[in-house]
Amino acid sequence: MQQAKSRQLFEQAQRVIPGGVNSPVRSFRAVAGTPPFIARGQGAHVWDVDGNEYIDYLGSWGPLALGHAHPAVVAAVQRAAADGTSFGAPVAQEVELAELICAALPSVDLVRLVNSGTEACMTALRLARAYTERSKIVKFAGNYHGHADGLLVQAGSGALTHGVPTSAGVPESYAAETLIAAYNDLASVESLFDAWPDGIAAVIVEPVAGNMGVVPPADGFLEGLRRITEANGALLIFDEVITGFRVAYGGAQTLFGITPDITTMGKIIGGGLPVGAYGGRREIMQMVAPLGPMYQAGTLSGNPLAVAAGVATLTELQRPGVSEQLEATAARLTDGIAAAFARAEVPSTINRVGSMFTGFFNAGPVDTLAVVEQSDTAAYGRYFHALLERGVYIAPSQFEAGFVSIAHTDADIDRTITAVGDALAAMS
Ligand code: HOZ
Repeated sequence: MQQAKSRQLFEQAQRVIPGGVNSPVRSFRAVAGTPPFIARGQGAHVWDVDGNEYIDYLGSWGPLALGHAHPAVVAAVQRAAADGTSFGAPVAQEVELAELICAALPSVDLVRLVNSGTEACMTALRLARAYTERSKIVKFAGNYHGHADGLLVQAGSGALTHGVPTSAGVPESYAAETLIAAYNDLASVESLFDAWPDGIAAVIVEPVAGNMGVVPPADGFLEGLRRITEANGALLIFDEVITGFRVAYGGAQTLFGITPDITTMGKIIGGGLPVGAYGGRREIMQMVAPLGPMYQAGTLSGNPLAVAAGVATLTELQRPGVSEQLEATAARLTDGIAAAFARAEVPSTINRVGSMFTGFFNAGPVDTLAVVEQSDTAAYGRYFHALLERGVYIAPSQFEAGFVSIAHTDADIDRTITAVGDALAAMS
């Protein structure tokens, strides 16, 4: 595999950007080696600056349910750009995106658009605190909700991968407001409510964990969170930044039939451009300025290019048969990967919900962070590189999700499964 140009760029990058990357997991530190610099993408494929082609399951970490450079998205962005890139004043398309979101998510009466999932989650906490007039938040170890101070406590994703689950620079006084429970363990949540009666504003959860690798909610877990929060006057926040419009068009809340109080979104609703959103019940969202006393603002919020990409993406995803196609493609992929691991007799667990998946080097079942952390990350690193050399790009960390798009063809899936078998054989 040619890497000369990527190596050169990575060296250059490290002189001016911390670690050479603008987001830590891209650095490949968890798997070693040089990250390919991507030159372009089309459908389910990306090409790097050295001309190597990959079948892409990184999918920009989730937004690209339609694949790269989908014609409807490209046309929408081009049209919007030709009319001006930002106004700091209302535009028609942001109303359209908000209407699509409210129509899709039964729990969302009003929605505010922001620029990233981080911003959405950070603001959702402020909103929950404003509404309940309480200060503590419960989050789950290994869940990741972006990099706001109070949420970088025992966080997943890159924080877990790089061994800084609780970041330096988060004041102890902030961290003390964040209480940590164990994912899929309702008793751990109940004991926090016992310890801080009337003190907890909200429980925030990834309804399907994606940032410690994919871990589905155990039967009754989400129902239990709904019951406990309601009984204690706390809000339930679903972080659907990854799951929204992916595990089902109506998100995990539709798939599992749970109504959260606040939902945070990002990724797919921006179609690959920077968008986040938070929304919920009218009486809660009426706390948001200018209607109410909770302040939040943004120069680029509701940006015309980003919302145009989002509207185009959601419109395509609503076409008949698209959700079924995503589900079927992802199932074909993970069934094939599971069979390849079984043939190679490598202990593994392939978790999948809808079109998000993770292959764990772990006999499993992988249903808690404690089990996730027992995975063989060194084997994952070897597997990652063996796949990359065979033209398949998965997440450069055991503790992340892979994503299937509607652009992945049966031929892509079959090539991937062959590559997985070959990679496992080469590793043994
Ligand atoms: N925090 C993202 C993964 N869960 C990574 C974002 C990126 O590097 O693009």
